[in-house]
Amino acid sequence: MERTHNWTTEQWVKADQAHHMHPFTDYADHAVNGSRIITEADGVFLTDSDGNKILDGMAGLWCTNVGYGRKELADVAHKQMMQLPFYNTFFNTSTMPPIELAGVLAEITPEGLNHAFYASSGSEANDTIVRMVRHYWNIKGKPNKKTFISREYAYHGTTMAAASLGGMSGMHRQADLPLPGFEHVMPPYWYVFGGDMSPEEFGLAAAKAVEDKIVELGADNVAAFIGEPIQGAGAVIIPPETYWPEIQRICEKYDILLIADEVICGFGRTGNWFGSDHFNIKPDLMPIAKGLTSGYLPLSAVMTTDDVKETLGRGGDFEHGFTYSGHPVACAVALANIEIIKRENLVEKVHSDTGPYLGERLAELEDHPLVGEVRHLGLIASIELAKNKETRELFDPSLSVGPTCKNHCSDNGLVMRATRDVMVMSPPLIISRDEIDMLVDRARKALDATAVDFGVM
Ligand code: PXG
Repeated sequence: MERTHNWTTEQWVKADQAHHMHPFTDYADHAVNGSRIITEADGVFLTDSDGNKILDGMAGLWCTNVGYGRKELADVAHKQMMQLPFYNTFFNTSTMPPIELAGVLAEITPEGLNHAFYASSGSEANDTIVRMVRHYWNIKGKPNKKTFISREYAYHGTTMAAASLGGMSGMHRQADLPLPGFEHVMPPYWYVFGGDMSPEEFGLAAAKAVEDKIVELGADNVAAFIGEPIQGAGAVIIPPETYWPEIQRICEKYDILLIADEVICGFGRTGNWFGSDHFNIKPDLMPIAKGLTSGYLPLSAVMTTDDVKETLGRGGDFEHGFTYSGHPVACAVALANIEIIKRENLVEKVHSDTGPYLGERLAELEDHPLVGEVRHLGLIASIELAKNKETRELFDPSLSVGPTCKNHCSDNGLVMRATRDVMVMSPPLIISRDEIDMLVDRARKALDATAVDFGVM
């Protein structure tokens, strides 16, 4: 591709350091160590500016579900840009792609979710939900129902309301969050919080933490509970099977809206269209993003029930929206992306072929001296590194065992994230069995090198 600059890697890195502020980056470190520059990608492989080929075990940032290099998506974007690159959806105007897409989303999302409100990111979708839910309870004549209950280690985005919904203490500290009206309870994270309980017992205990919080606050003050079906950025926390049915029961008992954040779990990641399908969750509101366009363009949506839509309809203008709500090019790409997922049976493939195969291959790592637990569903997985496999004691975070392993992954041509000392992965849904072998073999090499570094091998 033609570029203005024909620079060396060193020159790109310098220019990046000079003017580009990155998200979630330590600027002092970046000024010294710079960034790896990714130049192109195809299938499940990235290429960097030095020509290294890297297996992308993270699907970009949990999003390139149909993989890289899909000409079909570029062609659709080109065609839509030539026909109508932009028009807004405010004030009773519309364009065709968001209309078509809303119909498709109503079909593929869980039963009862029939309406789509568009935004461009998961954070915006969650901010939209906060606005919708507060307005909803005002219209219902219950203006005290305002507080959101979420979980520690939850990730719902980085805008002020989305970060308040999130349960990341580091993010809260930097911006004096959470805002008033956001409460957090224990996540269904058996490995760390389960103690002597079986996972099933602990699932019920973690759900009871939600009920206890509702009782403490008073159900008349609680608006909604939000949870990712599987907590992604929190390090792929897969709840015990007892958890979600109990959460569903509690939300119904106390008349609390249930929000399933499907930004990561949606569009086939778990081997079902949505994580809610796997856990049989019946949400009132559902943010989606990432896999909606496989990351080819920014797009998100909030899916809602008839009840939410009809209630908002009694409140006059819903005074909320973004210039790019229902962007025609992004919506056209989303339609083509969903078409690819259907045509190539990617959800079914993850469910009964590549998902179980990844699980089998990862299970082989469980006897590794560094590995405490492997968590896995479909093509989302994590490897919890532990100091003591028997007692589930974790490493001292200051040792940076996870980040060390992540660097060894990079050296071995694999992108795998480290969250605390948990290695997380979510490869593109098109990954083949051979590529899964390559992923797991490279992960094992990185684990071995890390074990040597820390003297446990
Ligand atoms: N909800 C969930 C469940 C997410 O995972 C968002 C909302 C926010 O989406 P936007 O599009 O505003 O980023 C996310 C985003 C990580 C990582 O380090 C995870 C996300 C984003 C960036 C990094 O795991 N998830």
